[in-house]
Amino acid sequence: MKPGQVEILESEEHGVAYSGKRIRRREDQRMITGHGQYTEDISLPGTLYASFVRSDYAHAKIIEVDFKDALKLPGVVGILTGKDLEGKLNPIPTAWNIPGSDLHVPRYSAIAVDKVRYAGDPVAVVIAESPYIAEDAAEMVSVKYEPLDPVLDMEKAEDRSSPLVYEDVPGNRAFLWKLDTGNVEDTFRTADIVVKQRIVNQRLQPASMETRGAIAEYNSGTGITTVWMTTQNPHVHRFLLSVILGIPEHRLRVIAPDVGGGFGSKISCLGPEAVICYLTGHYGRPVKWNETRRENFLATTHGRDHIQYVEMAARRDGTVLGIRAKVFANMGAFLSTAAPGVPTILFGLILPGQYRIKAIGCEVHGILTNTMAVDAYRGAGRPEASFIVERMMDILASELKMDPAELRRKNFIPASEFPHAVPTGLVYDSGNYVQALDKAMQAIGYHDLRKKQEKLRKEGKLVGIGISSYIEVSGLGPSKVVRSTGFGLGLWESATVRVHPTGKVSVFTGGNPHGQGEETTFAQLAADELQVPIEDVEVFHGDTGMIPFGMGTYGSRTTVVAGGAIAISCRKIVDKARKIAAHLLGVPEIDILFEGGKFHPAGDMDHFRTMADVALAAYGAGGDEVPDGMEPGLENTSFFDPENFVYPFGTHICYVEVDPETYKIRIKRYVAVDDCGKQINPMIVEGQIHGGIAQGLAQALYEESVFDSTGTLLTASLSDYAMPTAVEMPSIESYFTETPSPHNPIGVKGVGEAGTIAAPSAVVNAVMDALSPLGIRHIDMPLKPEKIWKAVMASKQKAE
Ligand code: MCN
Repeated sequence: MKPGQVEILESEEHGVAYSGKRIRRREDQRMITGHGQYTEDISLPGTLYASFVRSDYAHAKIIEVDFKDALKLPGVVGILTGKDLEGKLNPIPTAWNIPGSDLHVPRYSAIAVDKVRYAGDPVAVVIAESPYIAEDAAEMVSVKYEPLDPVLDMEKAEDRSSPLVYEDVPGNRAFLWKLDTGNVEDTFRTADIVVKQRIVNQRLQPASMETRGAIAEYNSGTGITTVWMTTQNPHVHRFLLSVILGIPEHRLRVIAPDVGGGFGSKISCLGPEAVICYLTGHYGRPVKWNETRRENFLATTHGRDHIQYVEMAARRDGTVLGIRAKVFANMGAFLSTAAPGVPTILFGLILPGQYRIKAIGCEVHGILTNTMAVDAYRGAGRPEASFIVERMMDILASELKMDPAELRRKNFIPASEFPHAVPTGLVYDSGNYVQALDKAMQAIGYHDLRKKQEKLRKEGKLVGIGISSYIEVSGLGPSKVVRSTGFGLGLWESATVRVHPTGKVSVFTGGNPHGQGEETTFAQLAADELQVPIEDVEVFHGDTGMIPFGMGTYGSRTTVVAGGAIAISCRKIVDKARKIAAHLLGVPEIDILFEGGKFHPAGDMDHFRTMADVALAAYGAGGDEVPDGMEPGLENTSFFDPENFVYPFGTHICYVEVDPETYKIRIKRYVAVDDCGKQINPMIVEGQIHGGIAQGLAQALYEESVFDSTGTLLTASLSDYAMPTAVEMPSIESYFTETPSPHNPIGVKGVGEAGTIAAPSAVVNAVMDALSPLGIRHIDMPLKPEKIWKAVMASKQKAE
C-alpha cells in the first residue's frame, strides 16, 4: 500500500464514506516497515551525547562529586553537577496546583544539588563525543554520600519521628485534599450496614516500547533552540521548558517525531530534557540523550500507589447510600507535572461510579517519599477510583447475599436521568448503564454460568465470575472547570484545516497521538466533513513550529477535543465553500446543497462544483471567482473548548478458574461491553480496548514495583518487572453500545483508557468470587499464586 492509502475492512453502507468503518491504521505501514522516525533516529552533524550519573542511594547528602578521572577519558567534553547548573535552570514546575489542599510544591532541581531523594536521582551529567564514552565516563564519576534513612512507608511518613524528604515540607505531606458532600457522617452513622476494606492499589511502571529521549540543537544564527523529544504534548513541554530554562517560548521549538507509546509517562516535564536543551546552548553543538530501559524504570514517572481505607454504607435492601475513603497517595520524591490532580480531582470526583450514591467522602494524603515521582499512568486516578467502587459493590453484595449484578442494577443511575449531576459536582453527559450490563450478561450467559459455577464448586473447583461496571471521565476538558481545579492552563484544543488549491487537505492537530491511531481517524473525520477521498487528506501533529497550539494527547481527550476542533474547522470551510460554489454557479447560497462531494443547486445534480473546484477558485483571488469582499484562501483554524467532560462507561465480566494446587489463575472468558459514544473507527476502538484490558489485567495479576528496605527499586528491568506477554492474554470478547455525547460536535467519548479502568476489578472480583468458599474476602493486587496460597493457609488456620 502506498502512503496515505487505506484499506476498508467492511462494506456496509453508513451514509458517510469513512466514519464508523473499520479501516486499518494507515500509519502502521510506516511503523512496521521501519520507516517511522523516532527521536533516536534523528542524527545531526557534530552531536554530543549525554549520560546522567544517578544516585544509588534513595536518600543521602551529597558530600563530594569527584569526576577528575572521568574527565580525562578521551572523548569526554565536560561534566556538570547540580551546583554548576544552579542559577541556570529553574526548579521543575508542577502544573496542577489543587486549591484548598495546603499544597507544598517542594523545590526539586533537574540535577540534585545537596541531597539525593530517590535511587536514580541525577547527580551529574557527562557530555562526550559518543554515547558509549559518555556512559563509561559516568561510571567513573565517584560520588561521596552521607546516607540518610529513607522515607518509604507512606502510612508512617507523616509521623513526627519520620525523616523528612524536604526539610520545609512538614510531615512529608505535599497536600491534604478533602471532599465531603455534607451528609457523609450522618449517612454512615444511620446506615443498616457498613462494609470496610483496606485496599492497596500498587505502584506500576509505565513501559512504553520507546523509552524517553531528546536531541536538542541551538542555532546561533536564529537564536532558536529546537528539541526533538518523546512527548505526548509538545506545546506543554515548550511552555514548561521555557519556564525551567528561561528561554522565551518563541525561541524554543519542540518537535515530537514518531513517539513509541507513552501511557501518560511522556506528559511530564522532568529534568533531563531541560538539561539537554541547556547543554546545546552551552556547548554550541547538538546534544542527545536516550534512556536505557533501566533508567526508564528508575527515573521516568511511575503510576498509582495508593493505600485506601474504604467504607460503603447501604440499606439492607441493597440501596447504596455512601462511599468514603481515606487515601494515602504516594507522590514520590517530587511533585511531577500533573501529579497532584491525579489522586484527587481525577480520583475523588468519580467515586459515585455508575450509581445513585448520595454521600461521598474522601480524604487524600499526598505523601512525599524517597521513591521516583508518581504521575499520570493510563487511567490516572480513575482506575484507582473504579477499583474501590467495584470491589466494594462485590464485598457488599456478598455481605447482603445478593447477586452482584442485581446489586449494581438496583443502584444504577437510570438512562432517563441524563444529564445527571452527581454529588461530587460532575454532570454525567449521557449513559445507559443497564443496557451495557444486560449486553455483557447476555454475552457471557451469566445465569447459566452461575449454575455451572454451583455445579463445579460441588466438584471442588475454584471458579469465579467478576463484574466491573465502570465509568470514567475523559475528553479533558472544559477549560473553566479544569482551571477551577488548579490546572495551570485551559484544556481546549486547536485545529487548522487547509484545503490546498488542488483540493488536497492538510489537517494540523494540537493533539499528539503516539500510538492511538489519529492519523487515520482524523483523516476519516475530515474526509467525511469535507466530502473528499481520504487519500486526499494528510494529518500533521507534534511540531510547535507547525501547529498553532495544542494541549496534547492524554486523558482520552484527543478524539473528543481535537476531533471536535477539526470538525468545527471543516464545517467553517464548508460554509465558506458553499458561498463560493453559489457564486460560481450563479445561484443564491440558500439553494446550494452539499452532498456526495458536490455543491449543487437543490434538485439539479447536473450543475455542481466539487471541493477542488471551489478551492482553486478560493486561491484565484483577484479574479471574479469569489464573491466581492471575501478573503482569499480555504483554510480555518479553530479552538474547541467543550462545555463538559465526557463519561464513557461499560460493563466487563470475567470468568476465572483458580488451580486448587498451584493457585495459578486462568481467565477462561473475558467479555467487554464498552460505550464510547459514536465511533469513528470501530477497529481502532477495539484495539484500544484490547490494549487497555491487557494493562488492567497486568495490574490485577502480574505487575508491581518492588523496593527493598533501602529504597532500591528491585523491578528495574523487564526481567524483574512482570509485564505480561501475548501468552498471558486471554481472548477478549468485545461488544459495544452507543450512547453519543451531546457535548461535542461529533458525539464521541474517549476510549483510550477504558480497558485499563475496567479490567482490574473485573479480574479481582472474579478471583475473589472463586476463593469465597474458602472464606477469603480480599487479596491485594497483583494476585500472584504465592499470595493466594498464603491467604488460603491463613484462612485454613483461622478455621481450625
Ligand atoms: N476513537 C474512535 N471513536 C471514539 C473514540 C476514539 O474512533 N469514539 C479512536 C480515536 O480516534 C483514536 C483512538 O480511538 O484513534 C483513541 O482515542 P481517544 O480515546 O481519544 O484517546 P487519546 O487519543 O486521547 O489517547 C490517550 C489514551 C491514553 S490517556 C493513554 S494513557 C493511552 C491510550 O490512549 N496510551 C497509549 N492508548 C494508547 N495506545 C498506544 N498504542 N500507546 C499509548 O501510549
